[in-house]
Amino acid sequence: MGTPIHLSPHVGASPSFSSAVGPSLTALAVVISMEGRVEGERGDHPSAPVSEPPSTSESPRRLIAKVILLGDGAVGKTSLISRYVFSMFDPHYVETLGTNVTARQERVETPEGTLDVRLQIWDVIGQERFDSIYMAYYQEADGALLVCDGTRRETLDGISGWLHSAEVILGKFPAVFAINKSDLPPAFLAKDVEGRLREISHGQFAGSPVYSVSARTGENVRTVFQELTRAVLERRGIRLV
Ligand code: G3D
Ligand code: MG
Repeated sequence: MGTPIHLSPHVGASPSFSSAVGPSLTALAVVISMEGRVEGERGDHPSAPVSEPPSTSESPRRLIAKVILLGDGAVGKTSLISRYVFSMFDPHYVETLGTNVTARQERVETPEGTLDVRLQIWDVIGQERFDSIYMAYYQEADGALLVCDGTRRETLDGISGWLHSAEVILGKFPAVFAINKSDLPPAFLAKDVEGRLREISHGQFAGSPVYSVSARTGENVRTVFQELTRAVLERRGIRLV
């Protein structure tokens, strides 16, 4: 199990529908991405308004990280995004937004000062079966949240396939594992996932954090995205204090 990181509690998407949609989907006019490149004027989605001013020397530094959710159909990927970004349990709400990219910001403290990390969260919206979409989906991802359904053991078996296909495009990448639906009786436990991870990809993912989560209750949902943020930053050589 990983250790939760401590991030500023006041930062992130607002819990209500109206205020969450505004800031969480608002594009940054100029932001420095994880690669250090300057992003264009448009943000997470073509329809997102451009309203935030660029960083000044006084304001926190900003990074964008693209994260993807991987896992079999109906494990709860869209529900986890809905809970994390919009603080609601409703995958159909996210689907009806008509976007597969949403965003939420996490503020972290580094030895060099405060950093606002904008997590661009990519979802496949019910297209898990179509291999052709995955090339674009995986490309330039900074990290992945692997999701299985704790009530269905076959979704644990699916993990190795998801990891292998992502590895083909991304090589080594930071990953966090979420066993979703912890509000229901489990068919397997975190130690089963940890055992499986030791067998996959020469153990490359063996030390990755594994959490039981629930999109329904919200248990550990923000934690897994914060862990992913930390892992992505560490991969880029950015330490958190
Ligand atoms: P997917 O995006 O991985 O395909 P979804 O999965 O987010 O669409 O969720 C699939 C179904 O699982 C949905 O049920 C959703 O409500 C349910 N679900 C997601 N997360 C949880 C959870 O944490 N607990 C419980 N009990 N159910 C969850 P429907 O009936 O809408 O298809
Ligand atoms: Mg979905």
